Amino acid sequence: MNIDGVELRRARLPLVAPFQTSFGTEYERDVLLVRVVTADAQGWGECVAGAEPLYCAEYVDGAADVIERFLLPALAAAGPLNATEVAPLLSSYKGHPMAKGALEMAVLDAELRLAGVSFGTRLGAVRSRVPAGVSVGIMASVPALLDAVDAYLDQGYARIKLKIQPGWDIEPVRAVRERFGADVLLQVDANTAYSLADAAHLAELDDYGLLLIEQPLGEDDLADHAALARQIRTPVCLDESITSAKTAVDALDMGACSIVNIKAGRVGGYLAAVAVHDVCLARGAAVWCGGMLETGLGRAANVALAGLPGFTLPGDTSASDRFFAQDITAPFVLTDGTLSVPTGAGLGVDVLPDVLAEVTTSTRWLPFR
Ligand code: OSB
Ligand code: MG
Repeated sequence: MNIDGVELRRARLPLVAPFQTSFGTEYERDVLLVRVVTADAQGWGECVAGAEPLYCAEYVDGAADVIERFLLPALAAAGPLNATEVAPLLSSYKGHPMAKGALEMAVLDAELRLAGVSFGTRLGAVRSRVPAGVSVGIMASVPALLDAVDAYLDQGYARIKLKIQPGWDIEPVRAVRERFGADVLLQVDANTAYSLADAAHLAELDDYGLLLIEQPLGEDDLADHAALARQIRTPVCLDESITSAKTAVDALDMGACSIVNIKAGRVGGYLAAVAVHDVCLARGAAVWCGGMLETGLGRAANVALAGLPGFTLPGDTSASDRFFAQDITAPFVLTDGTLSVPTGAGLGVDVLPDVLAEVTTSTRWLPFR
């Protein structure tokens, strides 16, 4: 593919409600979109970096900077290229998986739209619908949490994930179990808020039949996660720690986790995400698709990824209205607790030009030649 240039676009989408995690509270999604333009096609990428480096080291202004300063010049210098060449071309630059992943996603989308092939088909999806889980933030009170969970269950969500932190862990889990019963698929996500010294406390979660506890300890604490996993019965799942197929293999082999949350942005793109899926499937470890408050563009790609055979647990693939009253694509909606995998070429969704124009805060055109 001959790329004419790339548009970097920033957009600001208000959230339907503040989203609180152990690392902070988000009120809006300040998102970086990448549009790759060729003579015959365009492709969209979404960068999942947050506004601040709180979930991981990347942040949206930094991603835009590294793309403009280093990553795009490397792609422009390479001449005609396809999506599989993007990661190798960028690999000499350390880190920045979310920035790299957004570029690869845009190139892949353009390429697939030209070829008339969907993301799902290209990545290897074997399902036409995927079960939708929902990530529920830390709330001001247990009654407020119960109301929120009640509404999500009413909407048909197949699984509930509670964000936890010290001071908001056992009690909300106990309350949700007591109110909604043992059959609700329930899991928790600590976003690195604990240390191994909290093992006995976290073992109190063992009574509540959780599917998993996600990333209780620090990103680099693989050995501590392995030690924790030996002290609790709740299966340990890693998110932040899994930065590549290699770290997934190491984490599984050393017993740091038995389940992996796969987020394409965290591992450098959807093609790397498939590689993480493949090594986990080969080791018999369940995976599920994480989320990063994606717009309809990233959500389309996530749902396609979640259609792969190893995604045996419901993901954070919620409907668009979980976060946004107005998405920049036609919204993803729940049907019987599932979302359908788009079948159209590329992402299979298109941006709504008027909506996108309304939420756009800046655009920058970077020509390749
Ligand atoms: O840890 O899974 C996480 C959102 C932002 C950053 C990190 C995480 C999350 C979520 C939300 O839990 C998942 C979603 O998009 O539904
Ligand atoms: Mg997580």
